[in-house]
Amino acid sequence: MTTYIIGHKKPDTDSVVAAIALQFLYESRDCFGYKNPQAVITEAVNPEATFLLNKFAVEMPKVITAEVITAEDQVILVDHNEESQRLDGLNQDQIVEIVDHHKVNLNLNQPIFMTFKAWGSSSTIAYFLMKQNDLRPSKTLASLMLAAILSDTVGYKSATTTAKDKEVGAELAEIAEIGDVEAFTLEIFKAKSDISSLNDEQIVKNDYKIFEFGSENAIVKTMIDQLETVEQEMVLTKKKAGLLKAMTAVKAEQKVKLLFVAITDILKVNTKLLILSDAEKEVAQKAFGGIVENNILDIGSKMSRKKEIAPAIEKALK
Ligand SMILES: [Mn+2]
Repeated sequence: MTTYIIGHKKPDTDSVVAAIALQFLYESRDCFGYKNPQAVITEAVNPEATFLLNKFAVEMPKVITAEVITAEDQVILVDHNEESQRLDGLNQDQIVEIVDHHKVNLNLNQPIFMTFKAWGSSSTIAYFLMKQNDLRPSKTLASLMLAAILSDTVGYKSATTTAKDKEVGAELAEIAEIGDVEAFTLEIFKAKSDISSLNDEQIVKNDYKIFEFGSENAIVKTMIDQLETVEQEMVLTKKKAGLLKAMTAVKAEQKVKLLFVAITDILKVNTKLLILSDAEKEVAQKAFGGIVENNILDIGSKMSRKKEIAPAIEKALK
Protein backbone atom coordinates (compact mmCIF):
# COMPACT_ATOMS: atom_id res chain seq x y z
CA MET A 1 0.00 0.00 0.00
CA THR A 2 1.30 3.39 -1.01
CA THR A 3 0.23 6.96 -0.26
CA TYR A 4 0.93 8.92 -3.43
CA ILE A 5 1.59 12.62 -3.02
CA ILE A 6 0.99 14.24 -6.36
CA GLY A 7 0.96 17.72 -7.87
CA HIS A 8 -0.94 19.03 -10.86
CA LYS A 9 -0.62 18.38 -14.57
CA LYS A 10 2.19 20.30 -16.25
CA PRO A 11 4.16 20.13 -12.99
CA ASP A 12 6.08 23.23 -11.96
CA THR A 13 8.70 23.71 -9.25
CA ASP A 14 6.21 24.35 -6.46
CA SER A 15 4.06 21.30 -7.16
CA VAL A 16 7.07 18.98 -7.27
CA VAL A 17 8.91 20.49 -4.30
CA ALA A 18 5.82 20.67 -2.07
CA ALA A 19 5.19 16.98 -2.79
CA ILE A 20 8.78 16.13 -1.83
CA ALA A 21 8.43 18.24 1.32
CA LEU A 22 5.20 16.49 2.33
CA GLN A 23 6.80 13.10 1.74
CA PHE A 24 9.54 14.12 4.18
CA LEU A 25 6.94 15.30 6.69
CA TYR A 26 4.88 12.12 6.55
CA GLU A 27 7.98 9.90 6.66
CA SER A 28 9.20 11.77 9.73
CA ARG A 29 5.92 12.21 11.57
CA ASP A 30 2.99 9.85 11.70
CA CYS A 31 0.47 12.66 11.27
CA PHE A 32 -2.45 10.81 9.75
CA GLY A 33 -1.17 7.24 9.67
CA TYR A 34 -0.23 7.23 6.00
CA LYS A 35 1.63 4.17 4.72
CA ASN A 36 4.68 4.52 2.49
CA PRO A 37 4.29 8.18 1.44
CA GLN A 38 5.73 8.75 -2.00
CA ALA A 39 6.07 12.00 -3.96
CA VAL A 40 5.24 11.45 -7.63
CA ILE A 41 4.53 13.58 -10.71
CA THR A 42 1.92 13.47 -13.48
CA GLU A 43 4.40 14.05 -16.30
CA ALA A 44 7.89 15.39 -16.96
CA VAL A 45 8.64 18.67 -15.19
CA ASN A 46 9.48 22.02 -16.80
CA PRO A 47 13.07 23.22 -17.45
CA GLU A 48 13.14 25.31 -14.26
CA ALA A 49 12.22 22.42 -11.96
CA THR A 50 14.65 20.17 -13.81
CA PHE A 51 17.43 22.73 -13.30
CA LEU A 52 16.69 23.05 -9.58
CA LEU A 53 16.52 19.32 -8.85
CA ASN A 54 19.80 18.88 -10.72
CA LYS A 55 21.43 21.81 -8.94
CA PHE A 56 20.62 20.38 -5.52
CA ALA A 57 21.17 16.76 -6.61
CA VAL A 58 17.70 15.62 -5.65
CA GLU A 59 16.24 12.65 -7.45
CA MET A 60 13.33 13.42 -9.77
CA PRO A 61 10.08 11.91 -8.44
CA LYS A 62 8.64 9.18 -10.61
CA VAL A 63 6.05 9.90 -13.29
CA ILE A 64 2.96 7.78 -12.64
CA THR A 65 -0.30 7.04 -14.40
CA ALA A 66 -3.66 6.28 -12.78
CA GLU A 67 -3.19 2.60 -13.72
CA VAL A 68 -0.39 2.07 -11.18
CA ILE A 69 -2.59 3.26 -8.30
CA THR A 70 -4.22 0.18 -6.79
CA ALA A 71 -7.55 0.12 -4.98
CA GLU A 72 -5.96 0.13 -1.51
CA ASP A 73 -3.57 3.03 -2.25
CA GLN A 74 -4.28 6.55 -1.05
CA VAL A 75 -3.73 9.86 -2.81
CA ILE A 76 -2.78 13.27 -1.47
CA LEU A 77 -3.23 16.18 -3.88
CA VAL A 78 -0.81 19.04 -3.54
CA ASP A 79 -0.80 22.43 -5.28
CA HIS A 80 -4.14 21.79 -7.02
CA ASN A 81 -7.62 20.54 -6.26
CA GLU A 82 -9.96 20.75 -9.24
CA GLU A 83 -10.52 17.79 -11.49
CA SER A 84 -9.17 19.38 -14.67
CA GLN A 85 -5.75 19.79 -13.01
CA ARG A 86 -5.55 16.24 -11.65
CA LEU A 87 -3.78 13.19 -13.02
CA ASP A 88 -5.94 11.75 -15.82
CA GLY A 89 -8.14 8.89 -14.67
CA LEU A 90 -7.49 9.43 -10.95
CA ASN A 91 -10.28 7.93 -8.84
CA GLN A 92 -11.32 10.81 -6.65
CA ASP A 93 -12.67 8.44 -3.98
CA GLN A 94 -9.03 7.62 -3.15
CA ILE A 95 -8.14 11.22 -2.26
CA VAL A 96 -7.46 11.44 1.47
CA GLU A 97 -5.92 14.91 1.76
CA ILE A 98 -5.39 18.14 -0.18
CA VAL A 99 -2.76 20.80 0.51
CA ASP A 100 -3.27 23.75 -1.79
CA HIS A 101 -3.29 27.50 -2.37
CA HIS A 102 -5.67 27.72 -5.33
CA LYS A 103 -9.33 28.52 -5.68
CA VAL A 104 -11.40 25.57 -4.50
CA ASN A 105 -13.59 23.62 -6.90
CA LEU A 106 -14.38 20.31 -5.26
CA ASN A 107 -17.18 17.84 -4.92
CA LEU A 108 -15.96 14.73 -3.15
CA ASN A 109 -17.99 11.89 -1.68
CA GLN A 110 -15.81 11.42 1.40
CA PRO A 111 -14.46 13.59 4.21
CA ILE A 112 -10.77 14.39 3.79
CA PHE A 113 -7.97 16.35 5.44
CA MET A 114 -7.55 19.77 3.89
CA THR A 115 -5.06 22.57 4.33
CA PHE A 116 -5.89 25.52 2.13
CA LYS A 117 -4.08 28.80 2.66
CA ALA A 118 -4.20 31.94 0.54
CA TRP A 119 -0.40 32.13 0.50
CA GLY A 120 1.94 32.46 -2.45
CA SER A 121 3.03 28.85 -2.73
CA SER A 122 2.19 25.34 -1.60
CA SER A 123 5.73 25.07 -0.30
CA THR A 124 4.96 27.86 2.17
CA ILE A 125 2.11 25.68 3.46
CA ALA A 126 4.37 22.60 3.55
CA TYR A 127 6.83 24.51 5.74
CA PHE A 128 4.00 25.67 8.00
CA LEU A 129 2.90 22.03 8.42
CA MET A 130 6.48 20.98 9.19
CA LYS A 131 6.77 23.64 11.85
CA GLN A 132 3.49 22.54 13.39
CA ASN A 133 5.12 19.15 13.73
CA ASP A 134 8.48 20.42 15.04
CA LEU A 135 10.23 19.33 11.90
CA ARG A 136 13.06 21.16 10.16
CA PRO A 137 13.89 20.56 6.50
CA SER A 138 17.43 19.60 5.52
CA LYS A 139 19.65 22.22 3.90
CA THR A 140 18.89 20.70 0.48
CA LEU A 141 15.14 20.57 1.00
CA ALA A 142 15.13 24.10 2.42
CA SER A 143 16.94 25.30 -0.72
CA LEU A 144 14.32 23.70 -2.94
CA MET A 145 11.43 25.02 -0.85
CA LEU A 146 12.85 28.54 -0.98
CA ALA A 147 13.25 28.17 -4.75
CA ALA A 148 9.62 27.05 -5.03
CA ILE A 149 8.39 30.07 -3.09
CA LEU A 150 10.52 32.43 -5.18
CA SER A 151 9.32 30.75 -8.36
CA ASP A 152 5.61 30.82 -7.52
CA THR A 153 5.70 34.40 -6.19
CA VAL A 154 8.03 35.56 -8.98
CA GLY A 155 10.62 36.70 -6.47
CA TYR A 156 7.96 38.09 -4.11
CA LYS A 157 6.73 40.42 -6.89
CA SER A 158 3.52 38.63 -7.82
CA ALA A 159 0.20 39.86 -6.39
CA THR A 160 -0.14 36.45 -4.74
CA THR A 161 2.78 37.17 -2.38
CA THR A 162 1.94 37.41 1.32
CA ALA A 163 3.90 38.37 4.42
CA LYS A 164 3.90 34.67 5.34
CA ASP A 165 5.81 33.78 2.15
CA LYS A 166 8.50 36.32 2.97
CA GLU A 167 8.71 35.18 6.59
CA VAL A 168 8.99 31.50 5.60
CA GLY A 169 11.38 32.40 2.76
CA ALA A 170 13.70 34.14 5.22
CA GLU A 171 13.71 31.15 7.56
CA LEU A 172 14.36 28.75 4.70
CA ALA A 173 17.19 30.92 3.36
CA GLU A 174 18.82 30.68 6.76
CA ILE A 175 18.51 26.89 6.92
CA ALA A 176 19.68 26.66 3.29
CA GLU A 177 22.57 29.02 4.02
CA ILE A 178 21.65 31.09 0.98
CA GLY A 179 22.88 34.59 1.76
CA ASP A 180 22.18 36.31 -1.54
CA VAL A 181 18.51 35.55 -2.18
CA GLU A 182 18.39 38.08 -5.02
CA ALA A 183 21.15 36.30 -6.93
CA PHE A 184 19.39 32.98 -6.28
CA THR A 185 16.15 34.49 -7.63
CA LEU A 186 17.90 35.63 -10.80
CA GLU A 187 19.32 32.15 -11.27
CA ILE A 188 15.80 30.72 -11.02
CA PHE A 189 14.44 33.36 -13.41
CA LYS A 190 17.07 32.46 -15.96
CA ALA A 191 16.14 28.79 -15.71
CA LYS A 192 12.46 29.74 -15.95
CA SER A 193 13.16 31.74 -19.10
CA ASP A 194 15.20 29.09 -20.82
CA ILE A 195 12.97 28.08 -23.71
CA SER A 196 15.85 27.03 -25.94
CA SER A 197 14.83 23.38 -25.62
CA LEU A 198 11.18 24.07 -26.51
CA ASN A 199 9.55 24.43 -29.92
CA ASP A 200 6.62 26.81 -30.45
CA GLU A 201 3.98 24.23 -29.62
CA GLN A 202 5.83 23.23 -26.46
CA ILE A 203 5.95 26.89 -25.42
CA VAL A 204 2.17 27.17 -25.85
CA LYS A 205 1.82 24.06 -23.70
CA ASN A 206 4.67 24.70 -21.26
CA ASP A 207 2.64 26.09 -18.39
CA TYR A 208 -1.05 26.08 -19.15
CA LYS A 209 -4.27 25.59 -17.29
CA ILE A 210 -7.69 24.87 -18.74
CA PHE A 211 -10.60 26.55 -17.01
CA GLU A 212 -14.32 26.06 -17.39
CA PHE A 213 -15.71 29.58 -17.40
CA GLY A 214 -19.13 30.87 -18.40
CA SER A 215 -22.28 29.53 -16.80
CA GLU A 216 -23.29 25.98 -16.04
CA ASN A 217 -25.33 25.60 -19.23
CA ALA A 218 -22.90 27.57 -21.39
CA ILE A 219 -19.41 26.50 -20.36
CA VAL A 220 -16.56 28.25 -22.15
CA LYS A 221 -13.45 26.06 -22.04
CA THR A 222 -10.60 28.52 -21.75
CA MET A 223 -6.92 27.66 -21.91
CA ILE A 224 -4.42 30.09 -20.44
CA ASP A 225 -0.74 29.46 -21.01
CA GLN A 226 1.87 31.61 -19.33
CA LEU A 227 5.49 32.13 -20.22
CA GLU A 228 7.50 33.86 -17.53
CA THR A 229 10.58 35.28 -19.16
CA VAL A 230 13.32 37.86 -19.00
CA GLU A 231 13.15 38.11 -22.81
CA GLN A 232 9.59 39.30 -23.46
CA GLU A 233 10.59 41.62 -26.29
CA MET A 234 12.42 38.87 -28.18
CA VAL A 235 9.52 36.43 -27.75
CA LEU A 236 7.00 38.96 -29.04
CA THR A 237 9.03 39.84 -32.09
CA LYS A 238 11.08 36.87 -33.27
CA LYS A 239 8.76 34.13 -32.04
CA LYS A 240 5.33 35.74 -32.50
CA ALA A 241 4.40 34.32 -35.91
CA GLY A 242 5.44 30.82 -34.93
CA LEU A 243 3.59 30.99 -31.63
CA LEU A 244 0.35 32.17 -33.28
CA LYS A 245 0.57 29.27 -35.70
CA ALA A 246 1.16 26.83 -32.85
CA MET A 247 -1.75 28.36 -30.92
CA THR A 248 -4.14 27.53 -33.77
CA ALA A 249 -3.04 23.90 -33.65
CA VAL A 250 -3.12 23.65 -29.84
CA LYS A 251 -6.56 25.29 -29.67
CA ALA A 252 -7.97 22.63 -32.00
CA GLU A 253 -6.14 19.80 -30.27
CA GLN A 254 -7.26 20.81 -26.76
CA LYS A 255 -10.82 21.52 -27.97
CA VAL A 256 -10.95 24.84 -26.12
CA LYS A 257 -13.06 27.79 -27.15
CA LEU A 258 -10.52 30.38 -26.12
CA LEU A 259 -6.74 30.27 -25.86
CA PHE A 260 -4.62 32.99 -24.34
CA VAL A 261 -0.84 32.97 -24.13
CA ALA A 262 0.47 35.39 -21.51
CA ILE A 263 4.07 36.51 -22.00
CA THR A 264 5.15 37.87 -18.64
CA ASP A 265 8.32 39.89 -18.16
CA ILE A 266 9.34 38.90 -14.65
CA LEU A 267 11.95 41.63 -14.27
CA LYS A 268 9.89 44.53 -15.64
CA VAL A 269 6.67 43.17 -14.07
CA ASN A 270 4.53 43.35 -17.21
CA THR A 271 2.33 40.94 -19.13
CA LYS A 272 1.38 41.01 -22.77
CA LEU A 273 -1.28 38.63 -24.05
CA LEU A 274 -0.98 36.98 -27.43
CA ILE A 275 -4.40 37.23 -29.07
CA LEU A 276 -5.23 34.65 -31.69
CA SER A 277 -8.65 35.58 -33.08
CA ASP A 278 -11.63 37.94 -32.71
CA ALA A 279 -13.13 35.67 -30.04
CA GLU A 280 -10.14 36.15 -27.73
CA LYS A 281 -9.82 39.81 -28.71
CA GLU A 282 -13.36 40.64 -27.62
CA VAL A 283 -13.02 38.86 -24.26
CA ALA A 284 -9.55 40.24 -23.51
CA GLN A 285 -10.50 43.84 -24.25
CA LYS A 286 -13.55 43.47 -22.04
CA ALA A 287 -11.50 41.84 -19.27
CA PHE A 288 -8.51 44.17 -19.22
CA GLY A 289 -9.44 47.27 -21.22
CA GLY A 290 -7.09 48.59 -23.89
CA ILE A 291 -6.96 47.74 -27.56
CA VAL A 292 -5.41 44.70 -29.19
CA GLU A 293 -2.73 45.72 -31.64
CA ASN A 294 -0.99 43.28 -33.96
CA ASN A 295 -2.32 40.34 -31.92
CA ILE A 296 -0.93 41.75 -28.67
CA LEU A 297 -2.72 43.22 -25.65
CA ASP A 298 -0.63 44.91 -22.96
CA ILE A 299 -2.30 44.21 -19.61
CA GLY A 300 0.24 46.10 -17.53
CA SER A 301 1.63 44.84 -14.25
CA LYS A 302 -0.69 41.84 -13.91
CA MET A 303 1.52 38.76 -13.49
CA SER A 304 -0.60 36.27 -11.59
CA ARG A 305 -2.73 33.96 -13.69
CA LYS A 306 -4.48 32.70 -10.58
CA LYS A 307 -5.24 36.01 -8.94
CA GLU A 308 -5.37 38.54 -11.78
CA ILE A 309 -5.51 37.10 -15.28
CA ALA A 310 -7.91 34.15 -14.98
CA PRO A 311 -10.41 35.96 -12.69
CA ALA A 312 -10.62 38.94 -15.11
CA ILE A 313 -11.29 36.63 -18.06
CA GLU A 314 -13.81 34.64 -16.02
CA LYS A 315 -15.65 37.84 -15.11
CA ALA A 316 -15.69 39.05 -18.72
CA LEU A 317 -17.31 35.77 -19.74
CA LYS A 318 -20.13 35.99 -17.20
MN1 LIG B 1 1.85 26.59 -6.52
